[in-house]
Amino acid sequence: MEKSAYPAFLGLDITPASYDEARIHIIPVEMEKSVSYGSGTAAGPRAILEASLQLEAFDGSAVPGQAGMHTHKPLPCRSAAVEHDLDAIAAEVAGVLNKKGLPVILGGEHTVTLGALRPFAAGNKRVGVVQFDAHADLRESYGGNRFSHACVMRRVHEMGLPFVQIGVRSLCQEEDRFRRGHNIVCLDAEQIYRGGIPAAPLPDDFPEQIYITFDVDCFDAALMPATGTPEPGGLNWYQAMDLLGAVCRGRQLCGFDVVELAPIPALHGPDYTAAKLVYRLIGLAVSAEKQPGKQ
Ligand SMILES: [Mn+2]
Repeated sequence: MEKSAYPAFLGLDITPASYDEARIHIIPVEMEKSVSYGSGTAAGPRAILEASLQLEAFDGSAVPGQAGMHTHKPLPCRSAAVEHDLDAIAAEVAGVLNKKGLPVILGGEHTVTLGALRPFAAGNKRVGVVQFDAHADLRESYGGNRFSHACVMRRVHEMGLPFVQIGVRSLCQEEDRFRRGHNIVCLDAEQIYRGGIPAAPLPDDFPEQIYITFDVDCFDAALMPATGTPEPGGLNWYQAMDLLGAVCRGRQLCGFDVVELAPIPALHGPDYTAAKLVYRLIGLAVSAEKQPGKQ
């Protein structure tokens, strides 16, 4: 049975823009190759888009969607070789960057980030990656697979992109050693819980251009049960919003992904939470060329 077409992000609340006119490019990526515990990330993009129909176009201060939004056809990512799928994601993102658009990647498993980051790594601007995640994702390999979602940030490290980790609360000893050995900057969930949100979570010399990869398991499992490897002790909604605002202050958000949503049938809350997160990130990217500087 053929599935119905994906709705456009926000539906008809905002007249969809053509590919050429749009500033915001929503790219659904149905990748689900590595599953450690619960499954279902291939259904994530559709759930986010369907939930987005319930969002208000007005986000409380502006209507970010008016910058022009175009929802791409989904990338199915069903090839036998993950490399092939990562190339397809990279090509889609590169096309958007050539048009000076904002790529918004809806996962899918966390591995999609590796395809999305390739054009940024190949570009001539210095880009830093900000990872929101319950897990460090720094394993050399997992289950014999170097492209497992548990290894994403190790691969990002190999790409030579600077990155910081926010919200982590689960990692193995190998990852802990790697973090220490490579001076990885991290703001773990417990630090946030006990110490609050720092005004400037990123190092001063972190690039001005940032890419955010947001694994929804960064949220507390109570708010976000619909993910393969939920963890207690995660961020609540306002902690995440405050951190996103602080991370983007004085910097330009030039692309992002929201990954690892594994929808639970008839439980709409997590899908809507992910959609609202996507729209908040769009707002941060387009509300100003650059977010107002550090106070
Ligand atoms: Mn992850």
